[in-house]
Amino acid sequence: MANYQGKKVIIIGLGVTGLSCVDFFIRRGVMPRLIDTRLKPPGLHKLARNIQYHVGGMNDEWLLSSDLIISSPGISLMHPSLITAAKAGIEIIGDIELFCRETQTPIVAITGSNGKSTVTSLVSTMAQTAGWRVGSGGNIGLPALMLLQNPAQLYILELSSFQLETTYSLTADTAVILNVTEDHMDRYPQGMQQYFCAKQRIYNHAKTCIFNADDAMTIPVYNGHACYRSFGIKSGDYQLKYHKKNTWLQAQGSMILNTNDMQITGQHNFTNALAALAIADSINLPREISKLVLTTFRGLEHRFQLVYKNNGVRWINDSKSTNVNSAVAALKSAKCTGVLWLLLGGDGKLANFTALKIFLQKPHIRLYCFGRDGTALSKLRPEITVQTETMTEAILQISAQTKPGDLVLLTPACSSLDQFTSFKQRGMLFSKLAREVG
Ligand code: UMA
Ligand code: ADP
Repeated sequence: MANYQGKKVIIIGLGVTGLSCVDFFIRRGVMPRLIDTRLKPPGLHKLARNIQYHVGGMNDEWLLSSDLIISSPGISLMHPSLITAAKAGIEIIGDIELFCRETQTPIVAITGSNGKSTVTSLVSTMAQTAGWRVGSGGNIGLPALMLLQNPAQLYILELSSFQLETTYSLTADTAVILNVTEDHMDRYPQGMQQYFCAKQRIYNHAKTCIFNADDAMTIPVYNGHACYRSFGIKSGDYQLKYHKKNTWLQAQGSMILNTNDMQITGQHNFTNALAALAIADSINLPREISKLVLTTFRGLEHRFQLVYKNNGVRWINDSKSTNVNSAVAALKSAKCTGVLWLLLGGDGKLANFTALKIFLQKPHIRLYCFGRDGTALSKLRPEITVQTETMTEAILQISAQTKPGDLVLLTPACSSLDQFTSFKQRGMLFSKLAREVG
């Protein structure tokens, strides 16, 4: 446990992370000061009255007179004020670093460009079903520091590259990188190498490292960990086995589970299941319980979720698909006998959308593009594309044309933050409109 008594602490960011950090310091008798560059940050009304705050920009005077800066994941370490503070020798860390300094409880740490929340939920459900007291949080939504309030035998943390950048003391019992594909290029001016380096930090000090045998960027760069395990489609300790027209999950040579017995579908979810199984084995969860959870887990909201079906038309909400590779996964899984009405749009975070092109060539696809990167997305196949300002306009146009056998799929390949407060708000609006006009 670290001692912060007498330290001048500045917290940057008044979202859920910032608020959890305020609570953390107040419980330890330290009064932090808050900065948020937004004029009306969402957490402002929840801040205790006696806490000093500065909004609408940085406050270099406060930063340079502090001893410790806690930076929220939404703020880039490349912000000029943080560069100046770092040069002045002021310590800059994030909420996950605060968390790691407080606990001796074993931690499973999960990162990757896609599949983090699915795998985090699978492993958490497995451990809970086995009767363990589990604290599960991080990028999945519940800030990690809030987990400290309840005793646990195991913490399962979903970690983003942003959170890993400001973390130094993580010593995971089991650390996993599920995959590394292009995302967040607006935050990584040096490109994929910079993003990859942030992801690799999860393996620092880890006992067991689990990586994706099909994805070289997930392989631990530094040797010397106690144990390595891998998963993959056709290679790895945990892999898929094609047997008599069925796909099985195979662990260390043994066929474990027919994927037909699982509720979640698609090859990406089968590899997620392999990763979850590898983690469960690594922390010694009973295999029968892991298998049971793999057969009953129905997937999470906003992840390729069938939200409405009427007159033979299906509406699938995949609002959490915020990058190109998650949209590719959805397009590989999207099967229909009629027209596929595809909704793409939002903030692409400087992504290169070209990889989507090949999946848009089939004759039954109609494309509707909206939001900040609607124009760039429309260029993927202009002859089948309608561009609208908003998702709502697109849905209203689509609903007037659908026929039995059609599929309406929201898999935006972009973040929602140009027009929504979160992927959840975007997904909820899609589902509501589906029920109203579908
Ligand atoms: N922001 C400012 N100025 C500030 C502080 C924040 O403009 O001074 C902006 C950020 O650019 C961002 C937004 O405010 O657009 C929210 O940032 P934040 O750091 O306050 O975020 P929190 O509300 O604390 O939520 C964060 C994670 N958000 C981000 O990393 C952007 C949440 O992941 C996470 O669930 C939560 O902490 C708890 O750990 C969300 C996310 O989108 C779901 N994550 C990205 C992803 O999954 O792709 C990484
Ligand atoms: P994350 O927490 O990393 O964003 P989620 O499990 O919430 O991951 O899924 C986000 C999106 O990525 C959804 O559209 C989902 O269908 C898709 N997805 C999930 N797992 C994978 C994977 N292994 N590869 C590619 N896409 C995936």
